[in-house]
Amino acid sequence: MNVTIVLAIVIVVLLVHTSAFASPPEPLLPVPTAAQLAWQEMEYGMFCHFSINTFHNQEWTDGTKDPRTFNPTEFNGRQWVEVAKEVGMKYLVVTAKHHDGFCAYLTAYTDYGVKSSPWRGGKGDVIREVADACHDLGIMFGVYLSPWDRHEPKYADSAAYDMHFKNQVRELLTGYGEVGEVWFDGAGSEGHVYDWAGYYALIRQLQPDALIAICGPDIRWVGNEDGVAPETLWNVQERDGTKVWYPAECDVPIRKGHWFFHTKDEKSLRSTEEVLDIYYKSVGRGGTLLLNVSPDRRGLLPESDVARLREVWKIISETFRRNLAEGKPAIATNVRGNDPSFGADKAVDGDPDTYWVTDDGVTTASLEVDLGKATTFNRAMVQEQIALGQRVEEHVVEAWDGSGWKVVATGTTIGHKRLHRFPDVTATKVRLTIRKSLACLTIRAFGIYRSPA
Ligand code: FUL
Repeated sequence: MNVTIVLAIVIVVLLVHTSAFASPPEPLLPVPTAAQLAWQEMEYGMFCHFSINTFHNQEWTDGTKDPRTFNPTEFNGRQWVEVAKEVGMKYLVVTAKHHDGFCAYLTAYTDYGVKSSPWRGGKGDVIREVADACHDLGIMFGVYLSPWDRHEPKYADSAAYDMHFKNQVRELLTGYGEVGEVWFDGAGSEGHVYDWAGYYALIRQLQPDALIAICGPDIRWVGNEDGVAPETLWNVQERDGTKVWYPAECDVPIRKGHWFFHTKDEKSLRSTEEVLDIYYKSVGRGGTLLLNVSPDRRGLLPESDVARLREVWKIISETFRRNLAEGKPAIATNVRGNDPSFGADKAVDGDPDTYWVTDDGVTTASLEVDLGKATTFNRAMVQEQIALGQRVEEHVVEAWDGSGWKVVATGTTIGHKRLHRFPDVTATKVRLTIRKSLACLTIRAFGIYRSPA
């Protein structure tokens, strides 16, 4: 053998050794279903409460309000969906029936609803128009359905009511195209026996990809109506002795205390700062935000609320438009099998499909990004590749100020997304350290940003 061949062999052997092809990490079970994962990616949706209550300045009515009082003057369900889309929301959940039993859609199982109203001569269907607009504009469509029914006489007989309720579920899941989320409200149902298993089985049969929320197995209620997730938010929860993936939805009305529209109520509209704060405490803690905006008596979203949503989205999109760490050189204290396809740079490449991974058993590691020049920022973002399970228990973000590392943010869980807010900091390098994790790390993204506000 001549020297060239020997050298070539040595180089090949070295290459194989240093850039090994590591196997991907085992998922940490349980993991989300495809539908849950897609829903968590949405992050932000619109809730719309619109029914007979809208015409009575009441949050709850008792099922005796005259259906002829439901009469929007300029109803336009498409406007709701257009606004949702424009302001960054990816899904919309609308009330098909609230606790009072009034049906906002054309049902064959009760007269108490839009069909007995003067609106469009009893031919109008709120759900039809909203569902069609959602499908047309690419917004996931969801229905809110209250099991508690204060109008329906069958409610007094559990078995008879189960049949009635399933009939309504069937109407909604067969007549309005794809339904992404079925929102079962638990309020008012204390003591009533429902055939939950039967409801779920019917939904799975009719629309297997529909997520059943709140009183359901796919999406959990965050536990308050303030839109705030706890600092530590795990997707994995224990249900009936089994660990399940059960992501949290944070529902909150944009007008304090009011899910339905009330006249002379503009003072309860939350400020831009308040809504942004809610966003950081829901989406920014790994939850999904379902922000309620109440259509008014015209059947339109009020101008003031729309203006607020626009202001909020302008700030959010300006803030997160440019990741100042993207594409910058990154190194890590550990990379899975030294395989570049799991390298540190995968967390800052802007590609949601790639991620930085550590070796099995390595649950503490740092990722350092060289910003190349003094860079000012006041927000940080971290994401885990939750398709492989949620892992991180503690993390910290630090900035290099020229002489040492300065902590700018600390946190516990990450999950789908974690956002941190802090005063302006100027640094040439930034570092993410995971201090504690249930298994090896799978960091999908790391970003720093400068918010204008
Ligand atoms: C609660 C209901 O009682 C409110 O009216 C509203 O629908 C809210 C989203 O859920 O449980």
